[in-house]
Amino acid sequence: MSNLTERRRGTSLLAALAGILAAGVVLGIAELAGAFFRASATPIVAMGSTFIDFTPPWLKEFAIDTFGTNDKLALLVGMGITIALLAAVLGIVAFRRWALGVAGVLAMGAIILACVLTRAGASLPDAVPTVVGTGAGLLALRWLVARLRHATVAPSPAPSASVTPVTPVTPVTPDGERPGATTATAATAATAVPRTASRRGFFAAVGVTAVVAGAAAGGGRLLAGARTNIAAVRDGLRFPAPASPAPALPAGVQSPVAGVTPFVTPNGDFYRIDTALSVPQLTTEDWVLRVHGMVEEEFELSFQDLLDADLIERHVTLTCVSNPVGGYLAGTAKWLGYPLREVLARARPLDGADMVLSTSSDGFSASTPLPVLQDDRDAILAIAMNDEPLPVEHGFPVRMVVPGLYGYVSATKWVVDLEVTRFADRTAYWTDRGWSEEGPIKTMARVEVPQSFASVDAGSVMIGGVAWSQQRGITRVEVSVDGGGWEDVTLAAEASVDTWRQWSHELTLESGLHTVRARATDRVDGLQTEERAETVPDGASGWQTVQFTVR
Ligand SMILES: Nc1nc2c(c(=O)[nH]1)N[C@H]1C(S)=C(S)[C@@H](COP(=O)(O)O)O[C@H]1N2
Ligand SMILES: [Mo]
Repeated sequence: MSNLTERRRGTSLLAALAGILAAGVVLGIAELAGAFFRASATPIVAMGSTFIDFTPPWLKEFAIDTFGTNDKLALLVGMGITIALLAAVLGIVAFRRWALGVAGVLAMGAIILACVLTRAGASLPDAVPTVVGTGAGLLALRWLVARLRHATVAPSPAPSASVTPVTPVTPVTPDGERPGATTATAATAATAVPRTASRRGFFAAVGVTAVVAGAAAGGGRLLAGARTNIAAVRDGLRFPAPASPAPALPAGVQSPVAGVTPFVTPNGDFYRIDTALSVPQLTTEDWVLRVHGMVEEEFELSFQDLLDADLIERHVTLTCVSNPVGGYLAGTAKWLGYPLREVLARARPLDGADMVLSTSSDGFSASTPLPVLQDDRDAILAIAMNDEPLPVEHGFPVRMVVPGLYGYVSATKWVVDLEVTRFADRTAYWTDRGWSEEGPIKTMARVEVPQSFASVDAGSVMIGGVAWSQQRGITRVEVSVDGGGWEDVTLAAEASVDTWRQWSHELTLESGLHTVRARATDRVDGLQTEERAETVPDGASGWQTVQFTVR
């Protein structure tokens, strides 16, 4: 390889580095400016959220299967890599043809702006962080490119037109003018490229840019956190005693088998599924619920209205439609809230209405059959989870909890709008993306102990798990060992038809490989279906099999 190509390759790498740093400045400065705007006015959140909204169902399922609840981290890492690659290319382009580079940066800025301005509830001022960030990024790129040209300008004729800078090269400062200085050997001094001191100038600029970008991003985060201190609002909340407290959990709801999940899922362990890349930061003061649509009376509810109302408290098991057979996207909590039945009684739906479209402050929406919210099940606007204000990730300050329906058609977090309407007129977030309108939770038995591929001691082997059939209730769980006949297991006490029911069973097993299949029976529809179904469009079904080794 000739010296020249080697040099050009090295220079391209440095130009790529300049591009990446300039992108860092765009994002960092936008983050800083963004502290004074809503989260979705920052490029990362706006682009990530837009990407999530356009994610096809198969990719979403792949992400959840592969990364579980780390799917958002995976998205951010993927976005980071994509942005870095694009920025690297833009850096090289800008170095060779500045005008083209500028055009590229402006195009990127325009794309980000489109993302920002199409987020739910966006307004024109939300453009400020992106505009300011893009401007700063252009300045940074200009500076870095100028430093780099300075460092690589050859005294001999330019090797090719394509590397001839379009804008004039910044004049060489007297200080920088020390071709082949001290460290350069005679050979490199002869070609005079790159000149060490000028190169040092470029790297100094790189350092300064990196520090500026990092400090701006960090400062922006701190500032944004300080401006909306939801933690303080949450900590300050006190709830009235419920008019209807949760029935005490009967003794023996917990499976005696070690390793089975706790009957009540601690808030910190509760599965989290949502499209919110940045969790909405709503204070109780900001929160208003608008109730409107096909109703005789439209009205708004404040958080204080909820505190003043007769609240009920219930244990309910939530389940995600994306939960595969045997999966862990389910959890049980004690929820405190105001019955949606009461909200609708006040609104008085008009004839013909058959659905309530609930919308979150971040634009997510769910369509719930109207009768489900009016019947005697305990569908609520929840404000507390296991005796604590809702954790921010679980919908603070108010979310919906509807026993019997998968979360995507019912459990809207950060809910701010209820529109009484018709399925024929409106659609919701996931139904727009190929998921079913109807989302009743399917009956499911889950084996938790032993885990698949575990190895356990020979002799007496305790197995256990949970089963759920919200609204119908679990009456039986059976297991089949190594393809043999079905045996009944011991059911733990039932808290209510809306919670999962735990189970346990003792087997005597010899050394070797064993399989256990499990199936549940519910009080209304009978035996859980054996038919295998994928999660799309209305939830997975089939009997779970685990395979494990006995030593
Ligand atoms: N605002 C909002 N609410 C939402 C969602 C969402 O993406 N955004 N996801 C729903 C889905 S699919 C499920 S399964 C439940 C999960 O609730 P959790 O995160 O508290 O477990 O929230 C529901 N509510
Ligand atoms: Mo879900």
